[in-house]
Amino acid sequence: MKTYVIGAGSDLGVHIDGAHLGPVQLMNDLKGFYKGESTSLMQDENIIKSRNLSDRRKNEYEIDKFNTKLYKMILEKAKDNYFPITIGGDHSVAVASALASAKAHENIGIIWFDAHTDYNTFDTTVSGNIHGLPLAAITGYKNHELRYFYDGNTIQPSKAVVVGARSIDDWEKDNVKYSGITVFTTEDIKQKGVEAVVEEAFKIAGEKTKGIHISFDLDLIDPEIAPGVSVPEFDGITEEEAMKINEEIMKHLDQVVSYDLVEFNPLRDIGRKTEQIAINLLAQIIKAAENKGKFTNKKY
Ligand SMILES: [Mn+2]
Repeated sequence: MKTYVIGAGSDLGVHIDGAHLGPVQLMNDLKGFYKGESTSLMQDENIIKSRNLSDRRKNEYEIDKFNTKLYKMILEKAKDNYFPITIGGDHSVAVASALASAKAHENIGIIWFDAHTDYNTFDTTVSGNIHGLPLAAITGYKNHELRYFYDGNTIQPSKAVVVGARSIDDWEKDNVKYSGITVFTTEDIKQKGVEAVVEEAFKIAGEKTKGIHISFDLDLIDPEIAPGVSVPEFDGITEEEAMKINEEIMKHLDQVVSYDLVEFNPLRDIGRKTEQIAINLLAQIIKAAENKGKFTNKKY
């Protein structure tokens, strides 16, 4: 099917600079082999960002402005039967990409590969970093301030699964519990194996839905292997496990309707290690998405 790669250059959701340069770098790398359609949206360079860690509504308006534009761009293509691939940027951009897909396909599930659950609210966040709030916004758990642009159904928490979490704030844990989303931790991956966990995630997100949005945060991977992220967490998964996740995603691509790869921060990368992994993941997904529908009659 037709693919549409969107570089979403925003680091408004985090107090560390650099994630806005991730898509610039990765889209440049893709040029060599990607012949499909693509576009870029960069944050306004003139804005003065707040990095104040006690500011709980940090850059809220700027993010709303950015995501409103991003949402419209992705929605238009999703409605036109493209497979959107969003390259972040910090994870706040996923509010736009996931909800554009939810609007276009009506009833979808979501799998959130991440070291964090990203389930804070403006009341519970300690850092004020909005990249820690998107999954709550997407699944309709408070945070309506992050989806003023949206008039569709949010994704049901019962169809939302986090894979690879290992750092959840205390108050955030309560949000997760009340919401009813499913969380598989890094420990679950160690015990059951990555394939079994991802298979279960697809079962939950795919149960009576018309598609699944995938959001992959590179901080899922261990920072020894992929240091180029803004908020690294120790004890992450291996590169081999990350590639296995990609294989599982490709195996289930008949269900997958859209994909994000976020949080690559070139200013934090060492020896282009993270960049290389990100490109490998993206190249596989793009190729699989281009072939999607060629061999089956499934509509999604
Ligand atoms: Mn994240």
